[in-house]
Amino acid sequence: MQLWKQIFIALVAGLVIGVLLNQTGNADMAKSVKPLGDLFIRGIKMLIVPLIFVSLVTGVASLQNLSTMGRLSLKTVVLYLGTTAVAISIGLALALVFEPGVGVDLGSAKAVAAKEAPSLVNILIGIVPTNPIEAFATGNVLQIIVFAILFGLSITLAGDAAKPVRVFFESAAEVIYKLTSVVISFAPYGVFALMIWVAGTYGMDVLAPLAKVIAMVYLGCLVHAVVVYGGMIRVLARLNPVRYFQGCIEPVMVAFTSTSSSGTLPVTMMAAERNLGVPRSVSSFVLPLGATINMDGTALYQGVCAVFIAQAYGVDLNSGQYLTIVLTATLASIGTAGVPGAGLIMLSLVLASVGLPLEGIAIIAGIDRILDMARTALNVAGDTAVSVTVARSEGQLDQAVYDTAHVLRADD
Ligand code: DAS
Repeated sequence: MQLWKQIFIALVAGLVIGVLLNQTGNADMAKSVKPLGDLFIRGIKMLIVPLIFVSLVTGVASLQNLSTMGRLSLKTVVLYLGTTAVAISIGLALALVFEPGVGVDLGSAKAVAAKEAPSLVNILIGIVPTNPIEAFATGNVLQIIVFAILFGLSITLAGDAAKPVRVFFESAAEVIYKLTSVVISFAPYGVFALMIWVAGTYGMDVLAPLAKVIAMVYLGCLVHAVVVYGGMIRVLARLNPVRYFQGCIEPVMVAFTSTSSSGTLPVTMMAAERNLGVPRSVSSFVLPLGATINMDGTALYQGVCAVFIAQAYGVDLNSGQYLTIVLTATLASIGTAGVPGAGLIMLSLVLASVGLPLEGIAIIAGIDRILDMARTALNVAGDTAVSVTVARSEGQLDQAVYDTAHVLRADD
């Protein structure tokens, strides 16, 4: 049975059993299974540092010969990071306006939000590590991200001398992705235990608002796709956005059902070239890089979930922490692997960056597949929009193909 079905069944079973235990006054029995869930959360936390580092180093190092790729990569990276920052802001705004976590009292864990957050200058200075090993040891995610980006760029600048290092990190990334999928394969057990604990401890009044979280993520993804990508195609590429949406429907649907940007990449590249007229010289660079470092849907989801968890635990975040969430989620989305459930792992680092309790992940984990479908679809839509815009700006877009919005057929 597919993993997402196992997780969904674990969610429902854990929910029912937990509610029954809660209703029959056996909340203590529900709490007794929490260690199994904690084990799953520790497995997620174990991956944060190595997953960020190797996926970022390989993603950035894939920028070949910077002198010839300079203009292309600058446009691509600016568009990727810019749309991701907008996505996280949309996620935060929706959660602040519709308050999905208000009234959901998980009050047991109080985060350290009360203390004064560092100033913007200190945040920016502080993300440059004085000792990368210390950053790894202490799990300082922003410092790890900065070091990984600089390290990856230096691999490219070092050229052939760094070939062994490049090969090492490419295979290390495969190993970590495999380990990630191994950890995620235990999700059904972890979610089952955590949902029994959550539902048994808190009862139905905690879980009803989950529908609100799902609605927030889906609404955010739709708004971002129509406004940001539609606007990018219309204003920056000066093209008909309807053709863009028609041309990327296949990769979006494959991403929605597979929840894997990397797994969808062949379809994304084929659609970009045959439906939208993006030449291979652009698609072969922009799309693989996008599948590695561009995750607008993931960043938006992290904005919604971070505020949901803060509200559910009664934590008042201050402006410095919102900025930290934007910075962390934007940079962490670069480090999110294009595999199912990777965003959930990165959510723990966003929560950790502002001192929010990781236990909140237990609630999100149970519905994560539903959220992953929407965010992965948006991730892929974003990659495609940027490839069209960059190709157009380089004067390399095949307008005739774009205008026909040739939609892939089975015989393509
Ligand atoms: N499923 C990931 C992807 O493939 C996104 C995520 O988990 O956030 O893009």
